[in-house]
Amino acid sequence: MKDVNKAKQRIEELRETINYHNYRYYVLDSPEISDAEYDELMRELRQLEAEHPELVTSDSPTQRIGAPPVEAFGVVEHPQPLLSLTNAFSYEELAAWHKRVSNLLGGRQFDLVCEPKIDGLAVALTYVDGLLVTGATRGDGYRGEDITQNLRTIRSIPLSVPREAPPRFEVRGEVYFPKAGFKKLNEKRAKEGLPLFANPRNAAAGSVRQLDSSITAKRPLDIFIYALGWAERKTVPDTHWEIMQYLKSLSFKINPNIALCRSLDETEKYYQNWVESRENFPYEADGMVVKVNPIALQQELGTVAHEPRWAVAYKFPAIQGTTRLIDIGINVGRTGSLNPYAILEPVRVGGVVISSAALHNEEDIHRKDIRIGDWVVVQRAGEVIPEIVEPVVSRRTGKEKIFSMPSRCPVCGSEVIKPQGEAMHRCTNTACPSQALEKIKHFVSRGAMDIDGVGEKLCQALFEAGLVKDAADLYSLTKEQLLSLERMADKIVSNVLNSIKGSKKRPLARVIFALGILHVGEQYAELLAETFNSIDDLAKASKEELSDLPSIGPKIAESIVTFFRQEGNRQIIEKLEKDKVKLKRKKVKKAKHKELPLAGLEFVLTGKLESFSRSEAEAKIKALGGKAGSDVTRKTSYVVVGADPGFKLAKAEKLGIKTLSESEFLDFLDQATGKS
Ligand code: 9MJ
Repeated sequence: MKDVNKAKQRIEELRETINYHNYRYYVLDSPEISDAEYDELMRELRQLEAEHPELVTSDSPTQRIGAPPVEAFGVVEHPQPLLSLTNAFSYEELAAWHKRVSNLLGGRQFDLVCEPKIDGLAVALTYVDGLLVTGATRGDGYRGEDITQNLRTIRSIPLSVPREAPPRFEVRGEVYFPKAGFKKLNEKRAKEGLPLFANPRNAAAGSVRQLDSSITAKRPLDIFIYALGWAERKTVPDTHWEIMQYLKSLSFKINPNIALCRSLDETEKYYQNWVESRENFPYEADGMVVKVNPIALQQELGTVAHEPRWAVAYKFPAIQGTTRLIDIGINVGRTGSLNPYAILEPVRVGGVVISSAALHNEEDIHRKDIRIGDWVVVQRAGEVIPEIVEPVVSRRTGKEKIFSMPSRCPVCGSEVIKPQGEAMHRCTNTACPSQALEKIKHFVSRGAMDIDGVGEKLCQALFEAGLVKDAADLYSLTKEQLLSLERMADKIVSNVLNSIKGSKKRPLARVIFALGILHVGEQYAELLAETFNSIDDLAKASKEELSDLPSIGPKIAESIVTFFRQEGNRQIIEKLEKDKVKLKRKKVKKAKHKELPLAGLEFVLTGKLESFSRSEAEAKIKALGGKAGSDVTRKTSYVVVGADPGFKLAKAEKLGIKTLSESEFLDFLDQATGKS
């Protein structure tokens, strides 16, 4: 009795936890735990329910496939349910599955098909009379969301199929975000200050479930078709393998890495091959799907609890490991931020030795309750810097130490502060040597002055030799000085000097960005360059003048004013000027301005835009001769309405000002620039 009560309590706990993580994963596209941890929770729940079948309820997470559809999209009923897959986490579990299947089939022989399990979003595509008519998500397996318009933007999905296709049929596949595109998207989002996607799966789900399909169209989504759902009035091949070849002949994209295996042994070999090389593939795969090949046998085996008996997802081992957190080190960044990082006992994770990991800030360390001396779970995801998932609390000895940020800068000993509302601690000394070096590295970096041949190592050597104390000193370097450094030959030196000289003509926006003003990223630098035309004018701008600019808040305005007030920064600018670095922008001639396509129009933006940041949109409007206003007045020509618009929309409606959705605005810009 006691045991049953204990099991009941644990089952309830697990259901609540899993339901919460389901919601984070499927509805918010923002998971908090790794797939491996989620799988482990599900596995424990399944195990307990198998031991106590009387405790299984229809609302248990084991009894459904995914989350219900979001209401914003229409609902599509699936004529035949979209199934999910049962998992195998080891060869023993795979062999047990194979034995069960063989027994059910009375010992009859069968081939297996082995294919990568793509970690994306399952969809069903329906074709009628040769045309794509519906595209839907899996939803809860029975009812999904109608995302036809969005799926139509994926180029590898055929909008029509050859005549010989069945008159009505459905194919199923996995939409995914290629790894390279994912990295680029996150880099772009980071620059724009938007939240990052946790992994390619979430990026795919987030892109496909956009209410505005023009945003989906800009994402490099792709698909692999993995099954024929159903087909009317046409005989189709009788094995899974041949069906895949048949679908290929109908112009569907099939994974080239699918294999026909004659035995379980062959399957295991194919799987092992993948375990070792999966990182080289351009998409994220979290295992291999193993399927019984003959369709007649699949039908005989049928399904149990939404899962086919004839297929199994043989999962790859998680790229996670456990090691000791020896200490927490601190780097001081160019803006004086104190960046903590984990010093780890080296550990091999997925073939790579990890000895350090990112720790974002003090709050993050405390939120995860990571202590110095802890055993910790570390994780590698794609090419991202390794991170600490969680401490292994059960291995604590009591000797672990709670981390706190030092009150003095570890490099220069100056006071450390934590500005209100910011997550980072900062060194207050603008002349801190660590900041100075980081500033020089930033100045030469890509996106800033982009000085080829002057990388981080050379910056460090020049700084340590006392030849370059700030970025402007680069322009007075001599051949002799460079030759005095170790490993510098004539040829390299002349290349370096040429690169430095070549950078003198970079556009003003790059120079502003390169100065490394706190909170001024590339986009703000563009906006400032367009508004002020020269560093001199920018330096003279008051806080009020800056705050008046659309999208520049008081925090950024304050930071700009403080920057130009500091003597050290003024000297750098004087030196740059003396060395003839271009600090001005060509002025847009007034007459020409009038001829620009948006001249005389004023736009006000409200809500969040998906395809660009607010400052980008404003810069675009200005570049085309329009004005970007901050308040809706009778003079406003258009209000551009993004997601979650503010009171400005209500005001526009009240004043009868025309509104544009984001896609209408994009069309408007295209028309203005003659693109459509
Ligand atoms: C994925 N995700 O790549 C199936 N899948 O088959 C493949 N998923 C599947 N097959 C039946 N390759 C249900 C799901």
